[in-house]
Formats: sequence, C-alpha cells, structure tokens
Amino acid sequence: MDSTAQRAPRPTGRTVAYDPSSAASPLHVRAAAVLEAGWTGSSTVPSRGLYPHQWSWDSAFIAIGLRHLSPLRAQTELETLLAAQWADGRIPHIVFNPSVPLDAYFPSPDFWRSSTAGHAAGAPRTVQTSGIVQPPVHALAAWLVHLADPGLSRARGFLTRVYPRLAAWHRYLLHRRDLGGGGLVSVVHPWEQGMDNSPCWDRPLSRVTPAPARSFRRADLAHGSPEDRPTDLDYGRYVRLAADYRDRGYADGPGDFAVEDPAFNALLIASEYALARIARELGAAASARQDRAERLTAALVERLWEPSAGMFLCRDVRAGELIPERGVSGLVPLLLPALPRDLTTTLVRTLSGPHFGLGGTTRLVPSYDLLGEAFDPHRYWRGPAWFNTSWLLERGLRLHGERGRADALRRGILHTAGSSDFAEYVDPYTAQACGATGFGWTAALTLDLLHDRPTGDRNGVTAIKGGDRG
Ligand code: 9WN
Repeated sequence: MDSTAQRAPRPTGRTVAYDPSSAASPLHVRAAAVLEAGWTGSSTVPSRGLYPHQWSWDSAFIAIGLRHLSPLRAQTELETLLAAQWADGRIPHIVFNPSVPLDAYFPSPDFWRSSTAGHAAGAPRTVQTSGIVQPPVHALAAWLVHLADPGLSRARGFLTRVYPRLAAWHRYLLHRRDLGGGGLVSVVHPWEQGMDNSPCWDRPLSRVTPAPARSFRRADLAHGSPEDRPTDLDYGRYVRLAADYRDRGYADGPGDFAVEDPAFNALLIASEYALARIARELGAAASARQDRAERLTAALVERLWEPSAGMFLCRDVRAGELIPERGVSGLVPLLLPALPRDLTTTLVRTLSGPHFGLGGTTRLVPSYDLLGEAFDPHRYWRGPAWFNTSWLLERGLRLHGERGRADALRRGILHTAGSSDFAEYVDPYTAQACGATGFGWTAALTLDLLHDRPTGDRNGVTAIKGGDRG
C-alpha cells in the first residue's frame, strides 16, 4: 500500500513512541515525532535551528495538526500565543523564548524592545515579543482544536477563554489596519503576510531605504544556503521597516509600506466564520460575524480581483494600484464559501494552468508564477512550494466540490512531506527539499490530512463553510 494513503489511528495517549531516524516508519509516526521534538512544554517551534521561538501563524497551523495527537497540547499552543497578546489586540508574530540565546535568531528581542517601545500600544511586560503580526489563522485553528475534543474543551473553558482575545485580535485588524479605507486589512511589513520574500513585495519595497548591511547581523544564513534565502538588500529593507515601526511606538498609520494582501484577508474572513461558530457554541449572537465575513468577501472581490490575471492580486495602498505579480496568495481566497461561482471556476483554472501548473508540471502549488520574470524554484517565496498554502488550497478545492483535484493535491502533499523529511519548502518541479527539514507546520498539516476522512463530515472544510446562522 502507498504509505501516503494510510490512515492514522485515533491517538490513545499523550506520548507517541517513534523512531525519528527511520524513514520506514509510517508517515503519521514520523510527523508526530517532528511535533514532539519541537514541543517546548508550552508551544512548538517551527524549527529548532532556524526558528527557535514561537511564531504566530505557525502555531495556528501546528495546533490544527497537534489536535490529532493531543487536544490538550493544541489548546495550550494557542493559549500560550494568546497570553502574549498586546492590549491593543494585536497578536505578535514572534513570542520569544527567554532561554534561547539572543544570537540564535535575528531580529532578537533587543531589536524589537517590545516591553518599552511597545508600552503605549500595550505590549506585555513579562514576555518579549516582536511588534508586527502574521495572518489571522487563529480563530479557525481554535475552532478546529475545539472540535477535536469538545468535552475537554468545554471542561477547560477553552473557547470561553480564547473567544474575547480572538475577537479583540480581529477588532485590532479591522479598526487599526484598514489603511486603504476600503474595509480590508493592510500589512505593514512583508513578514506580516508570512510570504516574506515574494516578488509581490518588490515594487512597494523598492521605495524603502535599506538599513546599512553593517548595522545588523543575520542569523538565518548559518542554517540555509544564501541562494535559497532573501538577499542582504531585501533584509536591509525588512530591518528598516521594522525599526521605523518600532521607533513610532508601533503606532499604526502612514508608513512606507502598506499592502492589502488576498491571503491575509481571506484567512481573516475564514477566521470570522470560525468566530461565528465559536460564538454560537458559547450561546452568543453570531449573525453579525457571518454578515461581516460576507461583507469582507465582497470587499476582497471589489478591491483585489483582477479578471485579466484570473486571480486576486495584492494592492499597493501607498501607490493606489494593484501589483502586477501572480503570487500564491492570490489563489488562497478559494478557501471562501461566499465567493461567486464564476470566480471559483476561474481560480481553479488558474491554479491548474501554466502559471501554477497544478496537476501538470507541479505536484504542490508554487509560491509564485512559474512564468514570472522573478521565478526561482529555490529562493524563499519566489517560486518554491510550501505545505501550508497547498493545504489551504486543498481545503478550498474540496469546499467547492473539486474532489478529484483535491485528492490529487492531498496525495502530492503527503507524498512530498514524507520524501522531503517534512521540509520547510520544496522545489515545485522536483520536490527537492529546501530550507529546514523537520518543519513544524509541514508535519502538523500532514497529520491533519491523514486524519481527514474520505467521506462524510470534514471538520477542516465545514469549519470554513459558514453555515447556519445564529
Ligand atoms: C520571519 C517561521 C517563519 C514563517 C514565515 C517564514 C519565515 C521569518 C524569517 O519563518 O519568516 O517571520 O525569518 O524569514 O517566511 O512564513 O512564519 O516559520
């Protein structure tokens, strides 16, 4: 039997026996071993070497997989992140582990200086964090984690505790980050959108004066080949943007970089649907959230859909125009239930056409246009395929009834996760592993797909479906 087709058994206990070195072990055992190795006692690192702290959207994806091994750990993962929330509602993109040496990752806590520079914005005093955010996958993750063991969740008051924090997070994004004035959220740094080095940022980033290379020391190059990582020039710009934001006390407003991104906003909408479900479960009114999710979907179409590209594009808010680059982010809204039918059909066609090649030249979804001038199959977010975006698109295909394509993508994800040793990302043509191996969300989302039943109710899909009003 194809090892990727196996179903993981229901977990029987908290710990999992494994042989981490054996590629012959079943896929779910190997995936569980990755998560076990990354667990710090209260959260999971994306990668012990390259990313040794807690990252925001990584933790959300990790919780989605971890719930199949230990619903308690998955709840804890999210609660640890939410404990570092700022008083203004933002969830920081990194929560630093104080026992990790400062030079293990750059920018380190002494760069962000959250508890002092972020004081006015309400940064926590006792934990050090970054001051920017990442995509809001958290409410979706919280709902899925709840569904894994509703009894435990209710007994621990999990949703009761996380709901107000998640609601404050969405309020922050919707009220403080509508920098374009059209109802959508803007990111103010490429790290916020999560696809750091995408060619979609090249144009807005070109207006940013880079920080001098000698003013900072990168830690990432100790772990990966420079050809696979962002250039020093790009890093200089990342550092400048983050330092300027910090020096403004992390106050939101006009800055050099503001982009409305389709994936960030689509994930917010999916999470609004999840918050509606959480509200309903807690006996609170949910219809306003459902309405908001539908209004946001309409704003997304209005502001970011580009018919001639057959997909969504990013909007450069400062320049007041769409950015003419096809990134995978522009396909992620396929995840949304209220997208007009003609748009979902077009998105599926674009996904399978020459720009992304799914089902033809590629097995996983490339992060950027195969035909784009800036395409590079190995460099960070400029072409390689990541597992989280492929997982999101697998969910989207399934949601819209594209079962054959969803099944093929699922097989591609599972096979590649195993063959690449749970790589951070892969060459979209050859599936050659790039970046770190034993990567957290790759293992977690593998587990999630292994647990998904071929027929019947799929939590991951129905959770983003919207559904009944309350
Ligand atoms: C900056 C942790 C993170 C992911 C991002 C990925 C990368 C960091 C970096 O690693 O970003 O946040 O140093 O490049 O691009 O998506 O969350 O895995």
